[in-house]
Amino acid sequence: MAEGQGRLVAISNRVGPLNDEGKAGGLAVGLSDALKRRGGLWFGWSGETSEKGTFCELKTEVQDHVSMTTIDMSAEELEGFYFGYSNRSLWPLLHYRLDLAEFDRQSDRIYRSVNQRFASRVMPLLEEDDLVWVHDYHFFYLGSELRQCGFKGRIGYFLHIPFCPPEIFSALPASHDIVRALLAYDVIGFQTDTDRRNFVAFCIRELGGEKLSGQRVRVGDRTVVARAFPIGIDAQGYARFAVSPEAGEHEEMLHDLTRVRTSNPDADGDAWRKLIVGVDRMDYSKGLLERFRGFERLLEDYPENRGSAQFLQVAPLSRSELDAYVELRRELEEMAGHINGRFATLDWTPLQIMTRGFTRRALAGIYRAARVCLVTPLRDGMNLVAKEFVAAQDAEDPGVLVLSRFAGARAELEAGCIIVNPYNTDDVAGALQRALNMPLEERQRRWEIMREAVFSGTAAHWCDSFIDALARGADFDEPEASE
Ligand code: GDG
Repeated sequence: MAEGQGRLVAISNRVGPLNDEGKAGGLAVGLSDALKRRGGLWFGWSGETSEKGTFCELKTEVQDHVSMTTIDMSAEELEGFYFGYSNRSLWPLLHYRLDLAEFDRQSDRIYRSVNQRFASRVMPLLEEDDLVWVHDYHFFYLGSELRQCGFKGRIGYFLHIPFCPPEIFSALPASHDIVRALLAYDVIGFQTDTDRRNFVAFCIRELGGEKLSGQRVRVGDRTVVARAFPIGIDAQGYARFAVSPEAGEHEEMLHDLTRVRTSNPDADGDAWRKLIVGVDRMDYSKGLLERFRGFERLLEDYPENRGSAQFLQVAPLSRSELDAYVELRRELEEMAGHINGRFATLDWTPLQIMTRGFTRRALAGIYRAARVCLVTPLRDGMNLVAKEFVAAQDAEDPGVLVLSRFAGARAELEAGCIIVNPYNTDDVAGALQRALNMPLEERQRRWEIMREAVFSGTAAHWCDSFIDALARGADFDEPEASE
């Protein structure tokens, strides 16, 4: 722990895992690296439902200097808080998908009560000089509830997903309540400056607030710091994963899979197909359908890739309890079938989609085997896959990153990757064609630029800069990023 700073208490919906083989989910990846280094308390949902729900006994497990304390939810709380308000209302809305957002007052009520319960259950565990750091869209009200419980220390908040423009956010019936509740935090962190500006614009236009110097905003008698803190990965750790035996096995397997055997004795020997990979939770924000269309257009417009390019999409299932996700899976499988049916030959299947998850080491091997990584979200807070792909490459023969202009990671990686508009099928196909044919020297030059960004903006850096800002609170004064 840094000198003079209190204990770190992180609060998020899911707690852990702290180990390397964690399940998919960007928040766990970023936060566990940070907590392991500092030690502290991590409080959240156990992942289990029980009759008593948030009134259950606390469960505590200590691992790697981190005490992980969890509570259950009742089935009703889980439905209203997690599936209902968090993922049927807030997730689509904040990802600019007003068309998919559903609002109902029952889930709004349960969401608020779960926030209140989490605050009252964590309150007895807090010490006066703790730095409390609340995470993500599940807990907009938690800070203000902690204040109601009497907590006087510093509380920070970080939103891992985008903050949409006020024209969209104001459609949420509770939009004013939520932003007013956010003002109870001392520091509010966003992934990008675009998100921060959207939040500040809401404060000004809807709540009559004003922008102050030093990235602060004032609404009534509350002044908070609102700033971008782009999340990163443990780049060195990830680069080590990529050379682990498990990664090596996966890289080798893919190498074999992409080998084109020649039976002609006069030919120069075997050749290899170029591998394109995508790795995403199966979520409509990730632009998977648009990506598949882009790949299909590549095969249509640049037929030389038929038989010589191969696309592997890893898409572990996520939130399968929600209709929008079930529908997405159906559409994706249908489209994959359509593309394969249209272009496959006896010895080549153009597109493979896998809904099983891999270990992080195995994933690193998959990234390393890829010539191109296709990351095309329609909207994404940051996107850690883009950064992991960069960290996993080797300098001798690095792959190319094709990245959506709507991913938060664009701000740091755009000088080295190829930026695309995921809604523009021709643009995606053209970028793929360019990436697949990029000369080694250009690949190396671009990768160096991205490598520098990924190795300097790490998870540790993200955590330290947030905590530093939180420790300084309203004294925090920093010049505005250029607009
Ligand atoms: C949210 C925001 C923001 C994927 N498949 C497997 C697997 N993954 C891992 C990836 C990566 C993580 O999941 C996904 O992180 P992302 O950042 O790409 O996306 P979200 O899950 O939507 O995360 C996002 C993030 O929070 C952090 O703030 O960047 O914008 O939406 O680490 O590698 N991991 C394993 N097996 C898989 O099959 N082990």
